[in-house]
Amino acid sequence: MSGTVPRLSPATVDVPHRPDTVRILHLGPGAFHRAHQAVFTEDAGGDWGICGVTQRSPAVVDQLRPQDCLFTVVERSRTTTSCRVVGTIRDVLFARAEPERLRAYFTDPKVRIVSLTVTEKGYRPDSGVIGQLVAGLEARRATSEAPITILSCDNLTGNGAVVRSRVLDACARLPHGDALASWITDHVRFPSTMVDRIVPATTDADRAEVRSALGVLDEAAVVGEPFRQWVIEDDFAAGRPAWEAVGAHLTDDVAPYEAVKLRVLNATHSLLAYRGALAGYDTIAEAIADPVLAEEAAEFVEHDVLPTLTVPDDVDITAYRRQVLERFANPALRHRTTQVAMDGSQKLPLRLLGTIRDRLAAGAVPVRAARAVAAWMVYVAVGKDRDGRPLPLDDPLADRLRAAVGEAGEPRALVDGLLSVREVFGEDLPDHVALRAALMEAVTELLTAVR
Ligand code: CS2
Repeated sequence: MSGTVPRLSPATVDVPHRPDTVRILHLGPGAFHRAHQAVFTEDAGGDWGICGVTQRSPAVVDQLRPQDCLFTVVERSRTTTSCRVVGTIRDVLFARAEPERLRAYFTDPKVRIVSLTVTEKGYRPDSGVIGQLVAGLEARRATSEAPITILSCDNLTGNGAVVRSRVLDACARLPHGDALASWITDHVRFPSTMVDRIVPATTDADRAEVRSALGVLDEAAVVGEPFRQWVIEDDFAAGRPAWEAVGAHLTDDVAPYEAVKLRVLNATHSLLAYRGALAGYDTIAEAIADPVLAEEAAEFVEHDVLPTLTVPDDVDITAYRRQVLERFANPALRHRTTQVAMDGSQKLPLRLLGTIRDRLAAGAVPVRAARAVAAWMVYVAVGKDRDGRPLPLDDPLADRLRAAVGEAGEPRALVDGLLSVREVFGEDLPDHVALRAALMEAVTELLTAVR
């Protein structure tokens, strides 16, 4: 059937106004970027074209290039679906295969922002991303020397400060890194941001829907919920699109917004992902439709998370919590529990362990947060749901986690084995007696349910 349907291109759809000039280089032009920053940037107008740089797989290039980088954003509420073609991406390249083109963009003074959606693991010091930024900044310093902004759009606490320190650490390992580091300090800004929109991986059914709605084949279509939010630290070295005119919140302190989002939304997402996957639910919406899990999620936020938050004045936390649970319950999204369960070793410290540390420091034992961590432990150790269907362990530390679990069939060995992974639990948590007891109790119960 696809043979008879034309590919999405400027010739087959009404094209939105398109910027002429690439001014934003974006590392990681996956589904989230396309449904979030690309949409805000298009709405903001102006001549801010994006070039997407894919790190790991050339698939994104194959999806976008034949379509002149156009793609559809399918927006799904519970009751309505709408499609919109977005035109802000003007170029795309595969870093490994096209290093010269990548370098040319980094050195081009017209490029003012390098933004990133590379997921939590993309910030590991050994990731290609940090090396790519350092090489790009070095090339810029050697040529135009024009100031530039590095804009992290991943779910990390203090994402701007994190990427800055990783970049400067990498400079320190270079032979003449001092000079580069001091140039970076003077010419490069690293604002923090909080990004939010639920964007599940696109499926064949989604592409088929676009085909019947628009009459074209779109290999780069993405699907998102109606909600989107962007809080940005207003600290740019060389200008930015007028994002504040189209709903982004520009501020001088992102931290409290980021904490609310990570500890309420992302943490609850992870809780539902592990608990839901073990219970045999395919999607987050199915998981939260289970009254037991819905109650666990609500109580976790109420008792463990809220006492740790400093809520910004303009956030109504009661409405926010309710809205997060409603967003999760949107059955039209089909966000898979196993997708959210990915990379737990990287996500848990940011989403759950900060809450746990804060509560322990206040003298309380956060049993509900511990139960969420226990669900991750059982997910890692058992690798199947209660109906025996396999659950993938997709994690950069997968081998280490499997080794830590070993043959452990007993809750004690399992909890001790995983707690000993210092990269996840640090030096402090493994020795905490009350936390360990809470984990033991929850793991014991969850293991019984799944075996
Ligand atoms: C999710 C996030 O996959 C995950 O871990 O929790 O991608 C979540 O959907 C977004 O942060 C929502 O903004």
